Amino acid sequence: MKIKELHVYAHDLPVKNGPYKMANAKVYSLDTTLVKIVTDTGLVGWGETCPVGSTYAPAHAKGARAALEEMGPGLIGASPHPLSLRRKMDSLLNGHRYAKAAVDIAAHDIMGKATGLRVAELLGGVAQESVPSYYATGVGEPDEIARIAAEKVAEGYPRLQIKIGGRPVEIDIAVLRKVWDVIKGKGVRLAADGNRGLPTRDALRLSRECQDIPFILEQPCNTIEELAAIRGQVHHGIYLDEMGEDLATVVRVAGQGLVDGFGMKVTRIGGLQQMAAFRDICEARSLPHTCDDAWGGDIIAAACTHIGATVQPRLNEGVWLAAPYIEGNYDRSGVNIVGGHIKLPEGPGLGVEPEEGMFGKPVLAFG
Ligand code: 0XW
Ligand code: MG
Repeated sequence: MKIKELHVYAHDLPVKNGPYKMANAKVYSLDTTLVKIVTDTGLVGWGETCPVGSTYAPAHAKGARAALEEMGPGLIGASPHPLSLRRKMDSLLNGHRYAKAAVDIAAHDIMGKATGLRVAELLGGVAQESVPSYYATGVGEPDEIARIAAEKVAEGYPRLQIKIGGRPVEIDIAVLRKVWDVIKGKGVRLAADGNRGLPTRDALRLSRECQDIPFILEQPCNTIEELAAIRGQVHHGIYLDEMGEDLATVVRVAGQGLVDGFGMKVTRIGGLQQMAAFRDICEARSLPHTCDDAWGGDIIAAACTHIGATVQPRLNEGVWLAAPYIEGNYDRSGVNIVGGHIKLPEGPGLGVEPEEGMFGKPVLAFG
């Protein structure tokens, strides 16, 4: 089986009640990139990549499309088997894993359709049909964030992620204390996500003044060096998110015991093939992790849910989906969160059939 055609589409995902605020980014609407692969056997597979604006990560929508333009001609005639395809893409372009991820996801969709398997089965097997999610608040004021936290716990979310950073640390401390007041005793796990926005001074103070609150600190500071510097002084576990850029970094920080877990993004690491290797490294060192994406529509949601379904439940920190934060679905039934959990889509493949007409004409086409 070979790749015969590759089509690239641009599509806008409006943010509900925008902007969504993080320490280093404010997003009103997201520019997502969709990839459709057609094989010489007539199978069609879909992939997607959607950077959350242009300041959250060293990734942006036009960068994804430029990388796909660079690789496109060389992918025609290539095998859609995910490992060979990843090596092929690496032979055509260095880096740009977030763009390669869209092709990788489409290839997994194709392999599922070719074998009659769901992507989660291709990735090793389903551990949970009902995949836990978590709710991520934006950066906000204590009363408002505590109100959202109470509402999301009542909806059934097993975990909350509270965004902090980019402002005086006293407010972040007040937010975490208020949230803890409303969720204490409810069995909900808590993360405080700084999105790289805290100086080490503030991360240390926040951890010291919230010693009694059992949250993990997700990427509080900008660099791995800063995290290593505070590691022995904080009272909370540290997870790596934004700086977990590739498998080499994951092996390094896990091997050196620099982190207690990860917030991981399918597109940042290069797609599902790399994500499965990441999951296995984490399992070898008993490191909990999420399976998220920065943002995205139903295809990304399905891809994250399929890999999330394969994670050992004791290490599964949940699958974050953009679905509750964006308007509308482009898949007829959509991949949605109900009661804080996501039902693994029926396959074969990703189990998503996008309404192609919504995407307009392809912005790029090869083959
Ligand atoms: C909560 N997320 C997975 C979605 C946001 O876009 C960023 C992210 C994170 O954990 O940093
Ligand atoms: Mg994070």
